[in-house]
Formats: sequence, C-alpha cells, structure tokens
Amino acid sequence: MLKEEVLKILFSEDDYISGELISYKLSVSRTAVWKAINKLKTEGYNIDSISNRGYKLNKDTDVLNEFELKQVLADIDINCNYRETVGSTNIWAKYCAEEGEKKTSLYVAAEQTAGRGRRGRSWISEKDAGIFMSLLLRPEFESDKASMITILAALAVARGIEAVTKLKVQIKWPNDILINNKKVCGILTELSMDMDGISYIVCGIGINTNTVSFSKELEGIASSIYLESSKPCIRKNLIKVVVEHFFKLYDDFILKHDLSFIKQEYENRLIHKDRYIYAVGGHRSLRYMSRGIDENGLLCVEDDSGELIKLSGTEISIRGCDNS
Ligand code: BT5
Repeated sequence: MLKEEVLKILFSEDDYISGELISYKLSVSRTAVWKAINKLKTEGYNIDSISNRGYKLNKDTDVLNEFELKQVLADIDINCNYRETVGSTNIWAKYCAEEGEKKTSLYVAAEQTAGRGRRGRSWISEKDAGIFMSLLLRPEFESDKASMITILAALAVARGIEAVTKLKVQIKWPNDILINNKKVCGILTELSMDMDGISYIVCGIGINTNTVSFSKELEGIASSIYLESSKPCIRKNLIKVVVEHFFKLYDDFILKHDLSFIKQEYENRLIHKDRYIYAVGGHRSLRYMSRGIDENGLLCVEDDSGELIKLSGTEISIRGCDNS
C-alpha cells in the first residue's frame, strides 16, 4: 500500500523530506504522495509540512496499527495482528489458535467491547486509552507450568512501565500491576489442552495507559500511567518494551524450568510481602501473613500458628493488606 510506503520513508527520516523526493523514491506522482500523507493525517499521524522543505513525521504520536506494531517488534519473531475493535483479544487469539495458527502471535486492539477478567469478571477497555493485547504461545512444557506465564508477564509489564515512566511499579500476586497502590494492569492467562498436553496458552494483558477518569466502582482502586505520571503514554513504545521483556523472561524460563531466577526481583515488587492479606476463594476469606513466592509461582503464606502454606492463583484472590 502506498500509504505504508510513504510512512516507511517518513519514519526513516529525521528531518524534512520533500514530496518530490518521496514521489521519486516510490515512482508515483506527487499528488499520490500528497493524498497518502493526508490519509495518514486522518489516521492520527502528526505530519508537519512546510513549503519548500516538505514533510516531517512526529514519531512520538500515539498511533497504533499493524504497521506500527510490526515496526516496533521487528526484532522479535512474532506474528503481529491489530484490529480497531474486538470483543476480547483473548477470545480473538483463542479463535486463531483453534483455526490453526501455530506461530507465536500477538493480538492487539484499540478497544474491547467485552474485555474479560478472571472468573467471569470484566475488564473496562476504553478506546485508545489502554493497551489490550494477547500473546498466543505454543509451549512444550507441562501444563502445571502454565500459571507461571502470569508471573513472567507481570514482571515484564512492571519492568516495561518502569522503563518508560521511571515510576515505581508493584505487583499484587498473581496478576495485578499497581502504581501508588492502584491497579493499572491486569493479566488473564488461559490454557487449552489436548491429548498431548498443552495445545496453546493465551496470555492477555490490559494496561491503562491514557485513561483520564474511571467509573464510580473503579475510581479509588484503578489508575492509569497518564494519571500517575502526568505524561501521555505512547502505546506502541510500551508494547515494545513489555513484549521484549516478556520474551527475554520466557526464554530464560524455558531453559531453567522454574522461576527461581526471578524470585528475588518479583518479591522486591510484591506489594504485600511480609504483610497480612486476605485470601479469598469460594465463600471463604482467610487472613495470612504473606511471605513471597516459591519457584513455581505459588504464594507462600503463614497462618496464625506460623505454619507455611502455599496458595495457587487459579483458586485464590488477594484482598487488602495491612501491617497489623
Ligand atoms: C484481571 O482480572 O485483572 C485480568 C484483566 C485482563 C485484561 C486483558 S485485556 C487483553 C486481554 N483480553 C481480555 O479480554 N482480557 C485480557 P481480575 O483480577 O479478575 O480483575 C478484574 C477486576 O479488575 C474487575 O472486577 C474490576 O474490579 C477491575 N477492573 C476492571 N477493569 C479495570 C481497568 N480497566 N483498570 C483497573 N481495574 C479494572
């Protein structure tokens, strides 16, 4: 598509480039270049034009599409897919897996109309105000390791947000990422099995990047990178660092088979380490002293008698923590 060819040229230039040179490089008319530039502008690209000098792209505009994803993730061997609107990127990824997608793939949407949380809960996904993405993985490890993907993704998101904002990022085990005690990201990992073991894993990540306000139910417990840093977040830049960190951790995990190599860093970020928590599962809510994670990503807690217990994230949610 001409529009993408023009965009590639604008991306490769740090200064203004004339319409004439672009038309020469692409062997098309100047009118065709002009039309492509106008189309890009309507898609949200910020392109400055000065007569006699030409065009210059502001590369830090928050535009997201398949082209942008492929650009930022060019160094990773991954299939990039983008849509403006989907029900849920996890459902989309699972559909593609069922249809036979074998390659490691990323599914990103500008908005979700039915974003999903754990156990039937929902994930509010305002258009262009967040990152809604799912990774499709075809690992060869045993199914009991699947839940560890959430731990890796949480660390990747924490590192990624910290890299682009310098804010302190904490984790509430197993799948919440917090800044200043408020949730800015949730992770939903889903597993599909067949007779040979794991068929695929879909790891969905929702990050509130530029949300300005939340509903009554969420204000007080949720926040966004923009609200915490007072700076707009360029989604593609954050996607890049999160996905890069994820695969760095994932590759190490495949080699090392467990989470010992990240235990220390994870625990340093654990908001409820050495604090009392309530572990909620079914209709029960039990208070424990939270200690850290084991090499399999289970949460290690102590009951009132000091006995060590290990909790699994598939059964338990953590509520509130205090120091008393
Ligand atoms: C999660 O569930 O936190 C997992 C969220 C995963 C979302 C991603 S987006 C891409 C992919 N596609 C999907 O359909 N899902 C994944 P859970 O721990 O159950 O938390 C859900 C709870 O978080 C809700 O009940 C609300 O209280 C709260 N919540 C909902 N939307 C939120 C938001 N945008 N920001 C912060 N908290 C939110």
